[in-house]
Amino acid sequence: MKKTFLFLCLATLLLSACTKEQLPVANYDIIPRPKEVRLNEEKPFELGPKTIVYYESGLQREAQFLVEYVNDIMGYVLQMQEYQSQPDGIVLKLVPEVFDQTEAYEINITPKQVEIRGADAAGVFYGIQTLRKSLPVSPIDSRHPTSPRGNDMGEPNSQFSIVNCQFPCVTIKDYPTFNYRGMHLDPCRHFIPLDSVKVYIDMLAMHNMNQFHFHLSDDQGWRIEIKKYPELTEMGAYRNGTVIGHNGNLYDTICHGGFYTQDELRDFIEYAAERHINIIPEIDLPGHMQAALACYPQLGCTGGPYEVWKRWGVSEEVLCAGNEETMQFVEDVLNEVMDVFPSPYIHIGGDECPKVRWEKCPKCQAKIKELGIKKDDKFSAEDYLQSYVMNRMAKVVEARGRRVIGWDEILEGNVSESAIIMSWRGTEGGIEAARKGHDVIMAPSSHLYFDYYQSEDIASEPMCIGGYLPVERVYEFQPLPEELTPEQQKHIIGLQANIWTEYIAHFWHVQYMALPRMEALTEIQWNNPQERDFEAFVERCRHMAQLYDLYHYTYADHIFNPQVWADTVEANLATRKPITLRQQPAEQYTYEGAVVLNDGNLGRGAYNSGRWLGFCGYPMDAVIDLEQPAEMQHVRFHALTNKGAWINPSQVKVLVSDDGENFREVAQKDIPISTWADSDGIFAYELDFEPVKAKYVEVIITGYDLPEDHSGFGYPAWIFVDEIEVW
Ligand code: TNX
Repeated sequence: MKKTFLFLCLATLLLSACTKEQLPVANYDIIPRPKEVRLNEEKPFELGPKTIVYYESGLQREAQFLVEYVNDIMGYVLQMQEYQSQPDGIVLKLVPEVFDQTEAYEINITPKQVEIRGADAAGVFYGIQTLRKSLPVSPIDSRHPTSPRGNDMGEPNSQFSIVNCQFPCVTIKDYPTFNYRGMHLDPCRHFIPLDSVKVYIDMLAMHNMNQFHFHLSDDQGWRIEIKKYPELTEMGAYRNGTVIGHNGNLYDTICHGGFYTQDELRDFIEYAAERHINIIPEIDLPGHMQAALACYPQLGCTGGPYEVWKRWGVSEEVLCAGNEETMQFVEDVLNEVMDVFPSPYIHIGGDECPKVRWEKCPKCQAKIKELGIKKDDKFSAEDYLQSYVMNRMAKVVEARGRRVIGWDEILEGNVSESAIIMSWRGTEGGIEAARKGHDVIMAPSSHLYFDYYQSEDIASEPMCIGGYLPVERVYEFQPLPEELTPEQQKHIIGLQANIWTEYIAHFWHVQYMALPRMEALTEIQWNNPQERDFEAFVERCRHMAQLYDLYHYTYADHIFNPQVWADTVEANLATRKPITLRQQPAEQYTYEGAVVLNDGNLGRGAYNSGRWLGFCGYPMDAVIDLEQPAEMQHVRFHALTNKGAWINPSQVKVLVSDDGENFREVAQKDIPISTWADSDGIFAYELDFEPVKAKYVEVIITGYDLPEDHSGFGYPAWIFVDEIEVW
């Protein structure tokens, strides 16, 4: 009997030792990487179903989030209680006095306690996010076949195996580098129901972001209820069809739209505020207003009629700046928007406002006269008229104690210094603005436009607007331009990425475009831009991917399966020979310069992948020095056709020379203009000619002027070439 008892005791001990060893362990290598993580050797803290969450008053909601997250990941609901002195368990505390900045936190883990101390509730919240992201996630299919918290009927998930988890003892000290950490979303081009936008807010919270820029009005749909102007949503929220593909001339006939009532928005604002996220509403003016004009045509210069736009791009139909009724309309709208949104920032747009209507509009011209506006060598009178509109609306916003944000176009004129500039056309606008004393949010399309492709293999991607912006490029972004002095750099209050939805009709696609680029974004928002290590970052992304699986977030996984394109051409007479261009490519499409054209690499789909050179308004004119006379009879090159992106080559000529000075033409070919019925793509062009011996070859490719049925009618098309072969 005694022996059996001893044996049993031993067996239990062994068994428990075994299970202890197998307990999953928390890992603090998370995204964004905490600023300081100091592990120590003590026995780990063990989290289990009996662990209690203690919170100081004011942190109850934070405690609830922690309980919810542990339940999502571990499958058990922890009890929570108000704080007692020195309890064992998880403790949430506010200690503003020990931190010198807001949103900061510290985590101290000892064998008996996990203590999260925050400078404020937001700091505690970010500490909780860190704890949450450190938890080990089991593979989704074995433990969470339906949803994290059980099946769709709300029954608990019977396949959850209850396990404890070890937290190695540690001190974590962390705080954000930038105060403004945001993401934008456009529910105008395609309507996105608030339930989905709430999931977007959850994603932002998981990535420690604190600003959500909500783009609520545009040409293709008005999305916020305005009580004084009911037609904005009765009519302006719907369009009777949408262009198919990249602005061709085919349309579907589906009515698309939707809007948010003010009550729904108030609930949504509350939802975001609980997650320490401020919502910045944007009313985009005076351009991007065609949906409003469709409802109230008297607010435009021509009086209409207008329709809620069915195409993408920049509409010439804008608000009439010379009409007091229009100004009153905008003021009323902004006032109602401010009644609903408590945000300290109100975005008033200001981007892409063509001035063609204003130039001809008697009211706008009279206004220019009345205000004594004069054009100068920098800006037109109409540019200054836009400044007048923006400044007038800024006053309406400031009268209620808020600040305006505008897109970088508002620098064109004399915008008041109090406006915050959102730099989207590169970082130049941001640099100029910081020098002039504006606060700046960096959101350059070169690094932070998540509506662009994230892989070069675009044939395998859901169709999107174009471009090429892999996660590596986001991760590389340096938000503090070197051109600025440290004093000026202080004006860069933060950064955000934008998701425009012309080609994004479903929320899963929004998620796919956001993740994992959002992880790179949070790293550069939260952390010191000087400390970058892409490989380590990718490893940390793997753990995040498990969390995304758990929450059923759709994400792109290219970073885990890097594709190496072996797309090279066979070595030919031109390969890697000295090459010069008579005129340089456009600055943004120059990359390594002329050598891109004979380095042996093909360009794949995206025109800004670095493997294409782009020219506009003049021919691509390349001279290749074959280094010795060689016999040739064939020239081949690839060019892009992408009508939506204004890319269309027209004619090619081949010339040869013995001395590099006197050239004679040996071949010429016209390329028929691509129509909307033809497909876009990469096309190979071949020119055969009588065999000829020469030392130099010159290839000249010209472009079309865009035809009448194109939105860029009359402008020169772009030419994009990746590689020239000579045989
Ligand atoms: C430019 S970014 C726009 C948007 C488009 C976007 C597409 C900005 C201020 N204006 O209207 O949706 O490009 O990438």
